[in-house]
Amino acid sequence: MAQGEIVAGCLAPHPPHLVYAENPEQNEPVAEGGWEQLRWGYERLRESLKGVEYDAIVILSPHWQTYVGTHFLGLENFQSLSVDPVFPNLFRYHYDMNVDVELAKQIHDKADEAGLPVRMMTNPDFRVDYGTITTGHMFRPEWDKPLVVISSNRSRAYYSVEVMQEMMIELGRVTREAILESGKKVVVLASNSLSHRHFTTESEIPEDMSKEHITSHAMHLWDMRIIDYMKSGQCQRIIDEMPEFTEQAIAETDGGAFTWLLSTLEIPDYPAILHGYGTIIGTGNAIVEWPVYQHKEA
Ligand code: 2X7
Ligand code: FE2
Repeated sequence: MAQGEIVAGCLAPHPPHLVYAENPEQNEPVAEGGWEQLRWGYERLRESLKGVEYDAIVILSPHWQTYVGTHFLGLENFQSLSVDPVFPNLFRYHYDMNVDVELAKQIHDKADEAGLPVRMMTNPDFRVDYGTITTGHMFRPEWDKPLVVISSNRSRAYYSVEVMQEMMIELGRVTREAILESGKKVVVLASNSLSHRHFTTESEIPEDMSKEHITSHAMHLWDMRIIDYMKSGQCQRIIDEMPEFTEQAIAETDGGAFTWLLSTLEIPDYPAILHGYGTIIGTGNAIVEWPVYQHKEA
């Protein structure tokens, strides 16, 4: 069997506003557009990966929060209605997603061997979180590739960013190992915003773009600093500054997805492609691709 590979890694944020603004048939609320800078960014990402072949998509979502260990979706198919608890007016999405259970189990088993607490989620009535669904939809609206969905262990909440990073670096390492051993070609996605301070009220028309901006200059400066590191291939600096970034920018990196992604990619030292940046209800969001397929180890 040929060795598997990670063909690309992406930062692929999940504010439900993006799905709302796209008006897909699966979502009940109807919008007059909005957040185009980010939606065009997702278009560019999809275009960039058009000619790249892969078998499965692996997503880590901060909104599937499991405080005891890391969990993996463990049934072939999940279908239900997903409603965003904070924005039920924007996101009521009827999903039908297929899971690559074999690959999920391979990553699970490797993580288990490495001493990480893990569990397969096999409850057929389990509701998949809106972070996974939004990233899944915006990355590949056809839903024609199986997913591996990994929960966020939230170790930042009961320890610290440093402990969270140690665990996510290990989870990233075993995720990579399992993918290489699986023989499959895979895209890995970290589903998270950068700075994450929200406005506390919503404008009368949620998609009124005259009301959309970053919550503060400090948040903007942090987002630009992290984007600069991604574009210039300095991902080790992101790991090093993650504690300050996560705390000062209230960043959604607290869920571990970004650290895990960088670890699956062996902390890239080559430039990432920035496909888009924009704010959503004041939070900072970047759509970024690490084109591993262009940087193959001989
Ligand atoms: O989950 C989110 C998010 N990360 C950012 C902005 C708005 C809503 O939901
Ligand atoms: Fe979020």
